[in-house]
This record gives sequence, C-alpha cells and structure tokens, in this order.
Amino acid sequence: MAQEAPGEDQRAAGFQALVDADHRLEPRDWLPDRYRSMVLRQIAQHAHSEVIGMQPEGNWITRAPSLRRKAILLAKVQDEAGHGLYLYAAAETLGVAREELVARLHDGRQKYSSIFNYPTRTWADVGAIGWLVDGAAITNQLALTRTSYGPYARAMVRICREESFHQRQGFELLWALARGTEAQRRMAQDAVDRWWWPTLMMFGPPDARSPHTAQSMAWRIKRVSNDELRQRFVDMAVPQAAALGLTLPDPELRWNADRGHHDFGPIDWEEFQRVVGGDGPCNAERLRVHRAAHDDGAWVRAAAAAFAAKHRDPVAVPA
Ligand code: BYC
Repeated sequence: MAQEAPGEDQRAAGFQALVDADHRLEPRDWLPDRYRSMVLRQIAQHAHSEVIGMQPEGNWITRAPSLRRKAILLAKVQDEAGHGLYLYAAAETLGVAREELVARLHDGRQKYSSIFNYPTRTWADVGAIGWLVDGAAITNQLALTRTSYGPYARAMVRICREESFHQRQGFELLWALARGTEAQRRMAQDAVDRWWWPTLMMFGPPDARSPHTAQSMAWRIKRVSNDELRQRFVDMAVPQAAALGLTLPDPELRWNADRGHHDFGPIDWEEFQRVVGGDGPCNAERLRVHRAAHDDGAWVRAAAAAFAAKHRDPVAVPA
C-alpha cells in the first residue's frame, strides 16, 4: 500500500524537531513559508546594509591622509561589496533573484541598517565606524554563524573573519588620532560621541518591543536577543575606550557588580524610529546614490546576461 504523504502539521513538527536538534537547514529541505520569508527578510536587509554601508566610508577614500590609510580603506570598502555578494547569493537560495531584492530595496519594501543613515563628517568617522560599527556588526554576526539556515551561517563565517580586521583598523586609526595633536584627539572624541548611540541602535528595538525576536529565536534564526547582544557590545567597548583614552558619551555608564555587566543610559528610540522610517540625516542621499549606481551598471548586467545566453556557461571563455 502506498504511504500517505505527510500533512502540513506533521511537516511543521518535523521541521521544528530538526531546528531543536540544531540541525542546519538547507535549501533542499522542506521549510515553512514563514521561516523562508523571515530568513529572506533578514538576509536581504543584511545584504543591502553591506552595500549601502560602502557609501559613508567610500566618501573618504579620495581624502585619506596617506597612501597607507587609503590602501587600507579601499580594501575595507571592497570587502563590504564582497559581503553583499555572499549575502545576496545566500538570499537567492530561497528562490528570490537579486534583481528583485534590489527592486524591493528601491521601493522601500526592504530596509538596510539604520546606522548608514548618518554622515561621515571627518576622517575620524572612518575610525569610529571601524571600531564601533564593525565591532557591533561582529558581535551580532558571531552569533549568526550558528543561525539555523545553512547558506546564511556559512556566509557569516567568511564575513566575520574580515570584520575582525575591519574593527582593528578602526581601533588603530582612532589610537593614532588619540595620540596625535590636540585637534586630532578632539576629532576622534567628537566622532565617538556622534557614533556611540546610533551604534547601540543597530541591535534593534528592546526585546520587549521586538516583533520578530520570539519566533526568530524559536527557529534559531537569531541565536541571541537584541538586548543581550547590545549588552555584550557595551561590555566589550568600555575597556577598549579606556585603552584608547577616549570617553563614551553616556553619564550613566558604569560597572554593575551585581549584574556583572555595565549599566547604560536610555536609548532614544524615537530617533531610531525616525531614521528607520526614512527621516534620518542621509536616507534620501543613500538611496539616490544606490539607484544611480544601479542604473549606471545596467549595461554591465545586460552584457553579462548576453554573454551567458550566448555561451551558456557564463564562466567559460569563448573559443
Ligand atoms: N536598522 O523585531 P526586530 C554592516 C527593524 S552591519 C533598520 O528586532 P529582527 C556593516 C527590523 O528589520 C549591519 N531596521 O527585527 C558594518 C524590523 O522591521 P521589519 C547589518 C531595523 O530582524 C560596517 C523592526 O525593526 N547587520 O553591514 O528580529 C561597514 C523590528 O525589529 C534595525 C545585520 O543586518 C536597524 N538597526 O532583528 C559596512 C545583521 N533593527 O523588517 C557594513 C543581521 C531592527 O519587520 N540582522 N530593525 O520591517 C539582524 O541580526 C536582525 O535583523 C536585527 C533586527 C537584529 C537587525
């Protein structure tokens, strides 16, 4: 007698059992539609962030103060493009083409990280982004190397290796400024003052007000909650700021021996909502530049597609 195909409930239970057993899920596995759309939302947002994130730092490539600094910054910004590529490739395993993901970014159906809507006013901002923003990114992404969706987890492993170099270059840049002239030290402090709070917002809303955290953790897409990651980051940044000789702009920041963590002051969640809602200092500019670059690259995509169609194997060199 032919065996009956498992029903939707049975499949869902089987899926959850795999997740609970810490099984890596692969594109060929049966995945609930909501799991697919949740992973896709997060990977796509992450991919867009990597690519849009090239803009604030790219702004300083032509004005880097030395050849050495320029070479380092060029390599870093190029790495971010590579991270975007790994992540778009991971997102495409869920059946949505990159072209469509870019269209969703452009028409506002998908987001990118709030942090990239702030301007890079001075050279020290490159250091603050490397130290704080990449530091926050690694804190979040290290946890994501264990995410339940295989292609995303594998992309994270490669990305984290490169991010740790990025964070060090930011720290080293600020270290040099903090030990330079008084004007350089002030510039470093001013950059840290401006990037500190937006960096804390990168981890997303508090757990109690995060609509996706509970389901995302149950499916092990997210392994650590927004608040816990934020706390890990603060605990890491405080001694590093002391080593730099710079202060963090929070009068309530202090060690709490009972909790074994640093307490910190309230985050301005209204500012976060404003920035995520499109009204940050650079939202319009970031999307305008992205759209223009996409339009400028149309001929490259058309040429690559024509080449692939003609030779079938896009990497084969024609005879
Ligand atoms: N910005 O329920 P929640 C980098 C949205 S580093 C904008 O907590 P979730 C780089 C969220 O999407 C940055 N939106 O959501 C570094 C949701 O809205 P929707 C990239 C945010 O997904 C240096 C709503 O708020 N890293 O690339 O469970 C140089 C409710 O939030 C933000 C990643 O993307 C935000 N900061 O948790 C260059 C890490 N936070 O979608 C490049 C991967 C929250 O319902 N992503 N929202 O409309 C994650 O880990 C998670 O998606 C988050 C949010 C922790 C960010």
